[in-house]
Amino acid sequence: LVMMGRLRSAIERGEFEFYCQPKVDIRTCKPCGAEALIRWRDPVHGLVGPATFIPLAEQSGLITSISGWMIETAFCQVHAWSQAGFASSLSVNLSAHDIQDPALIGRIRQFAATWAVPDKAIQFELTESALMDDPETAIRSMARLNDMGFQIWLDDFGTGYSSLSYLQRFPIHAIKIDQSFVRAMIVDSGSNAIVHATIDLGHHLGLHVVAEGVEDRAVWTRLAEYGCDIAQGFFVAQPMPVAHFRDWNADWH
Ligand code: G
Ligand code: G
Ligand code: MN
Ligand code: NA
Repeated sequence: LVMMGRLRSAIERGEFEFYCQPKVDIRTCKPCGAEALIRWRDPVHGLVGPATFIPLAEQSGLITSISGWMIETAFCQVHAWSQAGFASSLSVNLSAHDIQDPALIGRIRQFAATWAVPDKAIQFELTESALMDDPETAIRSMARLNDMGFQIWLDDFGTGYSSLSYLQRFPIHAIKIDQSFVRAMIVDSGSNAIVHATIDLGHHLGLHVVAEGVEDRAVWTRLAEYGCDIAQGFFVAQPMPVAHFRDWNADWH
């Protein structure tokens, strides 16, 4: 309850920070956008990660303002980059609460009208579990986002309870293999099999496949062998303040 009050005032005082983590195309080794990740600069506890406060924000409904801020900041950032001749995409995480919110689409439409962005420059990431609360409503919202030119990427794939048939039914563009499988794939044959099979499954369904939690070269090389499309993880880069992302892109070999 104390936490809830502090979270509420964090929104009013603008204590959230917009971090992002780069993604790289495994075939070309070229940067291909970044995932937006929220941080809370708590005056007492310093930098707090989302795992601590996002669940609380979801329970209390504060997630609507937090996600709204993340989405608008992403549009504003991509718009500014594009004006400056830097083309890059950002993906924003949406929660279960967000995708069930009837007002979501209207708000996104408004941000898009205020901050014009290139086609496909904004993506949304949704976990399987966020979609399974009410799959039918989620599918309708996802389809409307697609119609507006925003792709949906399925996050933390393999950890939820969705049926494989939903992979066909969800209007998604890509799947992100959960980092628990990717991090373990060199030492654990079961994780390796899941990663390999998921890459093939995704490709057979016409989806792009992203591996999260790529921490070393051995994993990168194995993913390349399996034809995985995109890598994200500490081997590529740690999450960074969004203001550093352009320089990171320029410095990336
Ligand atoms: O950045 P970090 O590894 O601490 O993120 C932990 C979790 O919080 C991840 O599952 C990530 O997807 C989620 N997360 C990060 N930023 C956001 C956000 O802006 N909104 C939502 N809903 N989840 C986020
Ligand atoms: O659930 P989600 O995929 O959104 O989680 C993203 C979070 O995972 C980020 O907050 C980031 O801090 C963390 N992360 C990103 N890359 C790596 C990695 O290579 N290894 C580990 N252990 N964590 C990572
Ligand atoms: Mn994510
Ligand atoms: Na993720």
